[in-house]
Amino acid sequence: MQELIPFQEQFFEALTRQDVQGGLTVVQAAVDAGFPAKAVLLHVTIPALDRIGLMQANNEIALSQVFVVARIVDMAIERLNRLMSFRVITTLDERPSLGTVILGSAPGDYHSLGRKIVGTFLKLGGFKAIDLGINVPAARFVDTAVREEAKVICVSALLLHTAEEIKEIRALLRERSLEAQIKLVVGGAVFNADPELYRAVGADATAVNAHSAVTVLKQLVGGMP
Ligand code: B12
Repeated sequence: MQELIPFQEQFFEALTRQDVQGGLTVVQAAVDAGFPAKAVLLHVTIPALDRIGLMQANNEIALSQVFVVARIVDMAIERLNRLMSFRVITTLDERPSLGTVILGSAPGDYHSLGRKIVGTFLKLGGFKAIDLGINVPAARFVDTAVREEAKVICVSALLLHTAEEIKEIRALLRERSLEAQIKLVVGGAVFNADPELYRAVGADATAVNAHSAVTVLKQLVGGMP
């Protein structure tokens, strides 16, 4: 969306200045200008954060600064999620629930922004999404899925060693004979970098972003009882 590029630029500049208020003001200005919260999320906040990610990879920004950047982006996402969730609440009666999904970051993984976005998109897509947060032990994923009668466990991982931990969730599903009822879907930067990694960790599917996560889950649960 070309019209949002100036906002993306200003948001990126606020991130590099570590300017919390400035960042939130830019996001609010884009919403006030009439752009939908979803468009602001996809075309302002995420691309600006991706640029910070590139700077991190090139050692152009310190980890302590990335922490502050993530805090600003988190606050912006919370604000945009609230605006989008309002739509979920107002349209809920018209849309039957497609089932429950348990969502969380892999054991040892403290990255949370992408997971939160996936959760919001799943709710908008008609799923009941229960978000367990960061650093979720394998057994907690499975126990919660059983208790909530969830059809899918969604795990977010941005690091290779935390992605490896997902194998434990697959092992528990197998051990408890739950593989037919509960599907395992994974995502995050590390899976986008290696499209075959999801199979290696024992997942049923992956998706490159929050939008395609909804499509993948709908396909996956479509044939399930
Ligand atoms: C912000 C950030 C942090 C913040 C996180 C704060 C927070 N609240 O989340 C902090 C500062 C804490 C951090 C810490 C670390 N980080 Co960091 N971080 C990032 C950064 C810059 C952005 C991540 C992000 O939020 N992206 C934006 C979101 C929207 O994208 P996303 O998570 O990929 O999610 C999208 C898709 O992947 C998908 N998706 C995500 N989850 C799921 C789940 C499912 C089921 C599905 C279907 C889809 C899906 O949909 C999302 C929305 O479209 C990335 C760089 C990057 N470009 O990824 C590095 C990055 C991920 N971090 C990295 C590293 C190395 C670390 C540290 C190890 C640093 C260190 N030296 O200590 C620690 C590890 C901490 C831990 N144990 O988790 C590396 C990982 C390299 C690798 N693959 O091994 C990266 C890639 C930076 C780099 N280039 O070096 N980090």
